[in-house]
Amino acid sequence: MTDFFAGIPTVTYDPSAPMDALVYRHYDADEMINGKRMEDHLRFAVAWWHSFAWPGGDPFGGQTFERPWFGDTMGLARMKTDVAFEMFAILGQPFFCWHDADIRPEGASFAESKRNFEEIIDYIGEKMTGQGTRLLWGTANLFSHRRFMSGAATNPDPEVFAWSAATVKNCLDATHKLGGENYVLWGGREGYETLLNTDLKRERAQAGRFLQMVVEHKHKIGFKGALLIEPKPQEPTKHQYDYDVATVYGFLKEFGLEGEVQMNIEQGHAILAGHSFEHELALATSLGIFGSIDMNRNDYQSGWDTDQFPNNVPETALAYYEVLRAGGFTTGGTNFDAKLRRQSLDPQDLIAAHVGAMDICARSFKAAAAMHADGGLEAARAARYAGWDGEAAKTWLQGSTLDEIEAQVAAGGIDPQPRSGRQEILENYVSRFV
Ligand code: XLS
Ligand code: NI
Ligand code: NI
Repeated sequence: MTDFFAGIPTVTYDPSAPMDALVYRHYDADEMINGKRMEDHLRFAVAWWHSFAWPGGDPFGGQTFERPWFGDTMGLARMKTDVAFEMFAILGQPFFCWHDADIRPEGASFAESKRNFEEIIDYIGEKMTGQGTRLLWGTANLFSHRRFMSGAATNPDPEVFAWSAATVKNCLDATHKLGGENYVLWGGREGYETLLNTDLKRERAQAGRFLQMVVEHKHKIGFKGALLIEPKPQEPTKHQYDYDVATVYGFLKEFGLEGEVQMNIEQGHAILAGHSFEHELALATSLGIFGSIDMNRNDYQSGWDTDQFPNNVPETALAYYEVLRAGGFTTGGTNFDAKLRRQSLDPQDLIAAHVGAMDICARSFKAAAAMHADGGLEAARAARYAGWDGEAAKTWLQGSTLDEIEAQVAAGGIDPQPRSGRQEILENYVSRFV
């Protein structure tokens, strides 16, 4: 037991609490929605990196947080683990996620890092058993250390490729050992800064073989969770190979992996790619590769991945609406890939950030579920495409040739009349729920 969160009680559901009380006003884990507990719908997770490893830097200044567990020893890594599980308990968080580098100190050699990692994984395993908190996903940090500056799987140096493959093997093994429900691959520096020094074709082929090996290893060890790729268009590299859902789908098809790998879609990454979050979710669902979400928000002015906690109900509700249309989460969940602002120094800020985010998500989810149950958007959509139920229209999609269609149109009787898309009416409808 540490004293980091001393004086902060367990957060309870109490909508009538005074204004600055740290309580849930919308998130009631046990509330039933469509026959399922809210906790089981939303499947919240804390991101270890932002909450416990990030020092509070920005491009103009370094560390602002002074956490008692900062430092590179195993004792401190254990303290960090203790604090993490204390926070999960205070919040009633069902899940968490990590990168290897968030939880263990880097060793002087691969072997030492591996020993540190395995020791902490066992320590985390004991904590999980004691508390019932589960692992949503594990992942490897193949982007922070300088050895990865020119990429991991896509590095021009084959030794970095090998180091990365070995690291992913250990992280996937550890995820499996802890009963993790997914394993995530975000291509941190899998991209390039300039074509002047880059063999793009070769780098993409390296990434393809790398991913095939990860899939092979998953089956070899019997990991039943999902493998998820997290698309992102830029930052850190100028051109990332896994730009967005559509790009990653093309990549999966090229390497024969579209039935093996799904998507972890992040709000801020969707915005950076010039999409909306719900566009990325709907596209992944339509391609049969929707998996999980990283919930956060970007500052719309900065054009950068600011990883703020969500606070916009109408936007978040439209995202959860797409999750519901996908049938809800199976192995996936809502990972808060979000960090405090660097002036938010206090332990209480960490709790308040998650409480607020969980409430925003709960409120949004309830709005989305009500809208889904009401069915207004689905009815409007069905009406808009109703023409496709006609016999002639069906044959136009199945077997007709241009010649045949031309003959039918030329014969007369086909005279398309524009119809309203009714966007404002549908926006007014959504406003009733959010
Ligand atoms: C960075 C990514 C990262 C992944 C995990 O922008 O969001 O945090 O979620 O490597
Ligand atoms: Ni991100
Ligand atoms: Ni993320």
